[in-house]
Amino acid sequence: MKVSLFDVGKGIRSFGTFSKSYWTSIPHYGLCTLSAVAKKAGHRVDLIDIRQVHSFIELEEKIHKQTPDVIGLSMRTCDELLLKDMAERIKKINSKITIIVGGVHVSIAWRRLKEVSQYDYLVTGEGEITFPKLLNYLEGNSSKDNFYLLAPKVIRGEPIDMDLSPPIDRELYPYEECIKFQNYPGIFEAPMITMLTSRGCPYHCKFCAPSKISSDEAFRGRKLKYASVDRVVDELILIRQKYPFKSIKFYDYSFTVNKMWVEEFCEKYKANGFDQKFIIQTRADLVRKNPDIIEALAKIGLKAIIVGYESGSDKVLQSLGKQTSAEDNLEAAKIIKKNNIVNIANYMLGTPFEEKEDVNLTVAQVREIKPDIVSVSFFTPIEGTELYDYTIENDLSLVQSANDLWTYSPEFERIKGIDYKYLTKAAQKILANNSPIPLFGYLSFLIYTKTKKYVAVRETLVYLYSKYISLKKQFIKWLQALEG
Ligand code: B12
Ligand code: SF4
Repeated sequence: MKVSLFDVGKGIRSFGTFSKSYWTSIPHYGLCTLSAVAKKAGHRVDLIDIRQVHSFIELEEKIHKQTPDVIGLSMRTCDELLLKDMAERIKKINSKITIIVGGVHVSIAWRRLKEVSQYDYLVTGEGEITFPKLLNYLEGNSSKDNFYLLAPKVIRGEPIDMDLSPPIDRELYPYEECIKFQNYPGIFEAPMITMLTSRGCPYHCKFCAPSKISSDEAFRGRKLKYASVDRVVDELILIRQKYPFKSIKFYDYSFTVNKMWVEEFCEKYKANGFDQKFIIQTRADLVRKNPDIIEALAKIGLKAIIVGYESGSDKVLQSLGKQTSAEDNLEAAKIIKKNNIVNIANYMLGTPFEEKEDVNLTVAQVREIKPDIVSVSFFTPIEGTELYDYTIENDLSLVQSANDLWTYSPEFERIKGIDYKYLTKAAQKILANNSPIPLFGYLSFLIYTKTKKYVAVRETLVYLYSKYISLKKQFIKWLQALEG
């Protein structure tokens, strides 16, 4: 079978953006995964990347040229409308192309999505086993009995053993172009690769995408599974041979849930000659509970941690089902600082039960923690989460369509009954703490409120900041030369 996988990027604003910046050149890990397993099963796979063409006309020409038998669409909630439009275009080009849709949003919303006539198959959950099986079936080499159908044309993806799936196919993309950018300028050097060592998250935060889906239809919510450390290190060795990378971004929801796994990883990462710096995401309570793990990771290259602190108010944290406390946040920040790790703090304002006092507590906490980088989102209700259900039941949502979900940056009002003017001021105060140059954070927010172009403003400021870092380095060298 000839298969084209479609990378939707950030939607139509992605046209022509590939290879222009870090954020517009990220390779889609899920598509690389599917490409690897489909190729292994003998199918021909290529890519249609919205970022690598300039218009719908060019996109349609590319589909014409690639003449795929099958097109694979990967759907997050924010992609729902654009991918429906794409499916209509694909079927107009050639109604014989089979369209298969997978991704996190299919697990959440397959009951609704199955009504879209252009979608030939929907696959929930993981795709590594089911996608190639489906391709074989379409080729006439396998029986329909091999699938667990949730409904006609809706197939439940078989869960995988992470150790048995092949390394992802990074060559689906012009990979060198993808990894040549610095993600956090001044902190990590390029090339930076991405890795995923686990699937799922065992926590049940009420605002977060995978937390409510039942384990039967499980995308990965509430279940956590790992690749073995050996499997991860072997893949890193393979990548190193081809793309001598300088840093790694781990995509795992919470890298430090399994203490024993992390201990073994630390030992084997070092023993295999890796000294590349890396970034992980984890939870404040896990950092607080296991400071020794953070110290061990720092010793082998952990340079930055993204923590979802979310709020400085215990009341709000409780209402989010976060199972962390304001004190966890403060203690975690101390541990991170002590280990000389860059603290990247995510906060969320505007949740349904938050009051002005809670907002003030969050601002105060940011001032106390003094994160190195801070990001503020406005709470956005996402289908498949408990707080989404709450906002729908109480008629609170102001989200008009999936197209409002491309970003959670503080650009739009998301739910009723919130004083967004107050939140905007609070966000300004939080971002003003965006060290090392607080003025950058403040300026970025000020310009954003005027232009509503938060991402563009942020990227410009990141660019200016990277220039500042390199000038600073040159200046230090110059001073040293003078002294020497
Ligand atoms: C890396 C990442 C990003 C990156 C890159 C995205 C990309 N294109 O790769 C960036 C930073 C750009 C990003 C952005 C956003 N992201 Co993001 N991101 C992730 C993250 C951390 C990893 C994704 C990943 O690679 N997973 C691993 C692969 C293997 O999984 P997968 O892609 O889902 O694919 C598997 C299955 O879904 C299935 N499958 C997928 N596609 C298909 C297609 C077919 C045909 C088939 C058969 C199967 C199939 O098979 C694959 C293998 O099993 C996830 C969290 C996570 N750990 O998964 C969040 C996540 C996907 N992101 C999320 C969100 C919300 C966003 C943002 C909206 C956030 C924001 N605040 O603005 C933006 C989206 C807009 C945009 N700017 O693109 C949510 C999505 C929730 C939802 N309901 O849609 C997630 C789940 C995080 C979360 N819990 O909230 N993100
Ligand atoms: S916010 Fe983090 S800890 Fe909570 S469910 Fe989502 S990924 Fe898991």
